[in-house]
Amino acid sequence: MTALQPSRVIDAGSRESSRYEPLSSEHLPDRLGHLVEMIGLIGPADHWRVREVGDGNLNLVFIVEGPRGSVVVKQALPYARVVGESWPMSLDRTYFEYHALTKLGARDPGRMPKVHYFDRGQAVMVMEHLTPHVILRKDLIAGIELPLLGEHLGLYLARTLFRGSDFSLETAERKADMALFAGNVELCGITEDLFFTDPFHDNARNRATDGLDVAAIHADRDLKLAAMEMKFRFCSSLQTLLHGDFHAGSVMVTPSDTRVIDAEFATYGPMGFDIGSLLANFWLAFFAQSAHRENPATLRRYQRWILNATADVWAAFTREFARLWREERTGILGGRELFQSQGDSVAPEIALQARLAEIWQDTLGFAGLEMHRRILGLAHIPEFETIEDPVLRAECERRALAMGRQLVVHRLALPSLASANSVATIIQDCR
Ligand code: SR1
Ligand code: MG
Repeated sequence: MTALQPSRVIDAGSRESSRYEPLSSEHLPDRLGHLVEMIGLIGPADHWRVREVGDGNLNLVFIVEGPRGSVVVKQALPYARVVGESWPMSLDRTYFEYHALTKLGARDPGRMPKVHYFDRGQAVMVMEHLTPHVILRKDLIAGIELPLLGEHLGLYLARTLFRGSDFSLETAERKADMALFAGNVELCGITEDLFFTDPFHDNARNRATDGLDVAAIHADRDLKLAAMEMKFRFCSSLQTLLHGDFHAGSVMVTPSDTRVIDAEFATYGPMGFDIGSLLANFWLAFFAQSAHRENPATLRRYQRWILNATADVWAAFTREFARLWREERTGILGGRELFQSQGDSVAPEIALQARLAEIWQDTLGFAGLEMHRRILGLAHIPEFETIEDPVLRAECERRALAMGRQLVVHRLALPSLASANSVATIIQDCR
């Protein structure tokens, strides 16, 4: 694995660190104009142009352009931006994001933005400006086909999930990794609540489009049992280092490149969590399409492209995971002394199929829950939020919820990606 260029790290409490203060576009050149990393990359501060572009739920994000180039400056706020100061939040999420970007970036080189500088006390990272990339959600709303997207994301998932697991890592590194990210309690706690619990009961953070039968969902015992089963798997199956928030807002794209951003929710958990979160966002976009495209042929074509992209993700994931299993299974769970060393090359293949089957079941369960929480919980998605007509929005969301329920409750009855995609097309055509 290629080593990344090391970034300069300023630890909280060190002599170089000063008292935390949020940045503003106006004052950013005064505050960061002394950084050799920024001057070297983009030129002197008196020529910087600064725009705040953060549209996520948590942080400030600035694009800083200078005479020689541009960088992104990301800073955590001491509260959740989406809610405001009434939801205080630790600044240390930047510390976990910095380490996640570094580790995940080394496991699939070239897929994460480079981090040039990190100041823990200020919760600031200076990062590569990905340009002309756009957030994947924007292209999914605009109906843009991205031919390499599924392959890139499938490879990323296989490499990061496999290489962060006991199949790849030795005991000392694995335990140190898990101990580091076990500290990310605040963001992990948000996921535990927002993903698995909030959408399935009355909670002040929730909101939903009028016309959706939320009470029926809150009364759905089978769905709630399945949600708790998946929560159990999320909390107790500490298989690998996850991105932890791997949706279409955490992916930036051009027609030829795919990059992964925003890893502050990183935690150890089950492999299917990242895969399911991602596939769910394709399926959510699939059900939003009928509000974004009027021409029936264009609509059908783009929906087909979305389903093909999910198939590309899963095919690339399984192919690459199998390659890594055969070539890089040298960690705690290598098991070579029990099989290959005794001339048994069949047993590891049986074990591989068992692992992939388990990952698939988890993927479906987590995907179905992501589809619920993006419609019923706090954090909604632009694919639906940009549908102005609430009746049309509710119709699209109702279909997505119907698919989500099938995936969570009936995950054991859906053996393949093709069968999951059939659920999407049947629901789209029937209602
Ligand atoms: C308070 S954070 C809400 C959501 O935004 C992030 O992007 C995560 O998805 C989180 O669940
Ligand atoms: Mg994010």
